[in-house]
Amino acid sequence: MRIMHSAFVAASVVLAILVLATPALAVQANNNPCLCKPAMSPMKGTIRTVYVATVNYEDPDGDLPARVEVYVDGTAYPMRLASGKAARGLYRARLTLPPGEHNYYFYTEDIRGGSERFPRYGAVPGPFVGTKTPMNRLAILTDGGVYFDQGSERSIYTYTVSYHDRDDCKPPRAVKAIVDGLPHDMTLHSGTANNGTYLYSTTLEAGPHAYYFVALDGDGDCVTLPGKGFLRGPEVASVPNSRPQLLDQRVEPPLGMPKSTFTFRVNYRDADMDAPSLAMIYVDGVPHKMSRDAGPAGEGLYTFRTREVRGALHDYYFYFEDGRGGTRRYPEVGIFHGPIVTY
Ligand SMILES: [Ca+2]
Ligand SMILES: [Ca+2]
Ligand SMILES: [Ca+2]
Repeated sequence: MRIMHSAFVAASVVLAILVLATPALAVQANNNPCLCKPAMSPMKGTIRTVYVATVNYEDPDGDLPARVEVYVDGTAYPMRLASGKAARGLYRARLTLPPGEHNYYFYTEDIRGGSERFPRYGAVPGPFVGTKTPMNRLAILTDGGVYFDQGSERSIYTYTVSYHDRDDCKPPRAVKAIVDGLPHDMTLHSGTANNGTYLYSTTLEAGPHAYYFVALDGDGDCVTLPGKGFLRGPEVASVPNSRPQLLDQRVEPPLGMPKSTFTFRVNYRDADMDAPSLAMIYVDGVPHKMSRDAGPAGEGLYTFRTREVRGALHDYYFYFEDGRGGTRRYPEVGIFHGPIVTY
């Protein structure tokens, strides 16, 4: 009886230890390992380049890794301990890769099944592998267009395109709008040279137009938008031209001596603000160019000075053109008289 009692006590103690110990075991859950300082170097190269993937494995529980791997394009490459200890060390894989754009991520598991991935979602772009020379990724042109789609000869048309070079080391050699066959340099409007919006503004002649965009990236490789062909636009309406006006003419002084300086003046007014393509005065039938003395070209005072007026009686008239087919003789018919030279 006494022995049986002792056995019962011993069994109870064992049971009590088990009951007490069970929560302690539950607290000791497995922590996932960490992947620190993930790196791939170099990110650009050729098929002869050795690409080195490195990552630090650290397990908070001190667990050994069951696997440390780098996945390139979805294929696993085992990584080996390069320095430190197995449960807290630097792992490395040396890779050679076929030409093209690759992507990679790291994956690890500890021996108790805890896992980690870097990045946790998706993959890092790279390395970029060229055949003989380091791979240059072509720039990307998007959002090409012209504002406005319609307008007149007076409107300013702005061509815009977004340029992006993912290599982002060297700025583009050129970003151009080809308008009706003529290339025009575009200027950076917003963003950075390698990831920005470029503009070119101009006026256009009446009629239909067409355009496309060309960019040379920092390595000199060419891309176009669209990839083939061209874009139509804008449709530019012509604006009727107004003839220029001439008014307020005079010659000073109206009376003079031989060798006096005479100044002929006239005001030019063009409703379209066209500058004169021709500004002439005919003195005694001899043509002379007039020059602008005041005001803007499309609405200014034009003069001609001379000391070479021989004889007593003289005459003159003006003839201007606005460069768009508008002409003006002043007076419309006949001549102005003057100046009178007295001896
Ligand atoms: Ca662990
Ligand atoms: Ca590039
Ligand atoms: Ca005009």
